[in-house]
Amino acid sequence: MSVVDPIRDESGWAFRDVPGATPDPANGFTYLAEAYRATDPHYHGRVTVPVLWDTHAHAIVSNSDDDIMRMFETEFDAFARKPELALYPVSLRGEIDALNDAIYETIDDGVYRAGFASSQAANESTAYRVFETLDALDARLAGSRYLFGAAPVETAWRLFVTLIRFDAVYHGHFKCNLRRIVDYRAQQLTVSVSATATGSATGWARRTGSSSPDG
Ligand SMILES: N[C@@H](CCC(=O)N[C@@H](CS)C(=O)NCC(=O)O)C(=O)O
Repeated sequence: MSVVDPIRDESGWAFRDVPGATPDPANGFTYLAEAYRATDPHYHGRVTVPVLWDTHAHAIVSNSDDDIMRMFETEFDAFARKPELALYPVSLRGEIDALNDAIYETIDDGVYRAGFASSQAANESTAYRVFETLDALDARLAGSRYLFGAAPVETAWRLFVTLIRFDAVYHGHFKCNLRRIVDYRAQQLTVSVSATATGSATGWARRTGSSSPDG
């Protein structure tokens, strides 16, 4: 896995040998845009992360985090050390989808809508919804180690990416500041999946200190 530098210049996401990022051992690209151009020379859309790169076809398979997450869950069992691990178990899919939608709308996307709200009232109503969902998740975790019982499912990772940055970024910069994650039981969720986190605290700290956080 390669990690782009959290700080972007005018050429966009870049692979660099700096704290919180890595070079690109697969292709030796400097900019992620090179991967998009290698896949489609006529591509003029946004150059976004994440990206799943096919080292055999030398092309991007997907740049959708939703799709990539599901591909890792369902398409790579032949290569997995623990193929029996089910992060999207068939019996829970309906419930997982419903909670994923609520978490996306009110938390993952909610913090951005609060942060970029054009009025105080819009910021507050969106931020209140962030905390309504966090309160509900906190209550849910009072009786259960994970969101769906004894083992984590993919929902934890969807939530984790926002929770781990919440106190450092969204609480202050995006004015979602009724409470901090450290005040919640849900923090146990961030701790429990943090060993597998794809980001790095070093990277977030560098990015937050240097620019307005937008991703
Ligand atoms: N299509 C992507 C969008 C992901 C996305 O917006 N990524 C942000 C960072 S979190 C990004 O790369 N932004 C760069 C840009 O828009 O120029 C997905 O939903 O997975």
